[in-house]
Amino acid sequence: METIDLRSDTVTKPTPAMREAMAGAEVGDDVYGEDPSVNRLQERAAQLLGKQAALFVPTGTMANQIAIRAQTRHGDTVLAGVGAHILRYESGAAAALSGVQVKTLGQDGTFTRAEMRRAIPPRDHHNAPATLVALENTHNAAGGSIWPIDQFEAVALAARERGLRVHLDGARLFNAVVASGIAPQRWAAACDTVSFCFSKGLGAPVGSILCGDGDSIDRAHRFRKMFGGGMRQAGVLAAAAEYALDHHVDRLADDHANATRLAAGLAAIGIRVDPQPQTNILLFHCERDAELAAGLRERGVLVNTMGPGIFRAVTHLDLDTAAIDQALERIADAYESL
Ligand code: TLP
Repeated sequence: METIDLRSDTVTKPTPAMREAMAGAEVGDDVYGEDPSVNRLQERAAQLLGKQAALFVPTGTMANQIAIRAQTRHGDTVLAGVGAHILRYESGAAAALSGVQVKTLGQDGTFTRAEMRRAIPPRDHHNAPATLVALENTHNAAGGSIWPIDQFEAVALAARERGLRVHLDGARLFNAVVASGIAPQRWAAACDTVSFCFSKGLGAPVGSILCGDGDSIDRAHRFRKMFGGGMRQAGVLAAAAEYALDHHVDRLADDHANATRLAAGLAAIGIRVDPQPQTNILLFHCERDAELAAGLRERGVLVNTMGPGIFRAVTHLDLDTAAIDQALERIADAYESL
């Protein structure tokens, strides 16, 4: 029985064609800025997002954390939506590495301009000044949801009017782009820095990128070194990332269709799906979570849990429609045996 891995889109393996592109990559020492493949990727990503500069980094976590470090000072407040990856899943890095406190707002990963304005403390030396707003799009913990663009722009504009910087954790920005039809430049224009990952739905084995203005990226470059993320012949990884940009963006629509198919199938079995998936992440609910998790494992279906009674399934490049239908059969069997 073949395992069906719905834990994350990070589990994808590089395709034979991607491996070929990696094997043929021209490389140099990127710490000296001499890797032609990395340099080409950075220029392309900056252009794609309409920013001055970009920096290739090993992980989405590093992209976010150097963005925070480069745009805040110790003792500052960072504002973010509830469930933000930068707070919930990055091992306490914002506190440990940048000395900032993260204050969360809203309910579903998004928040309004009014909620943000209320969360900005008055300028008074009792308070930790809010200097950065971190947005997440798509929002992982909120089930791969997409910010409404008007609200996204209004929040970012209001933050900048108050003198705050705006960072976008766009680990899955291209899922938002493909599902909404809104260009990457438009999402990025509202923000000072934007990170996105090649190692999730885009199917590369390693790699993320941070884009922004020249000064911020220059500062981020220093913190990448400080945090241990200076890579040498990283062109083999940049080649995978470039291959992903060439071949794996439009196909994200297939993952979204598979998530919708999975959601419909789960509902038909009687399992509550909430919210309805907008992209490739799907949250479903079952109170008997430990028993269902065990039943799924026995039947070779891997999913993640996001809290008591909440499961996460993520569709991706390595799962076609037949695999989704097979997963549904096994989930139905496990659910009916509870
Ligand atoms: N998310 C992972 C886990 O850490 C939860 C996943 O399987 O979804 N921002 C967002 C919105 C993310 O979802 C992730 C990864 C990251 C940043 C961090 O990326 P990496 O894993 O490359 O450090």
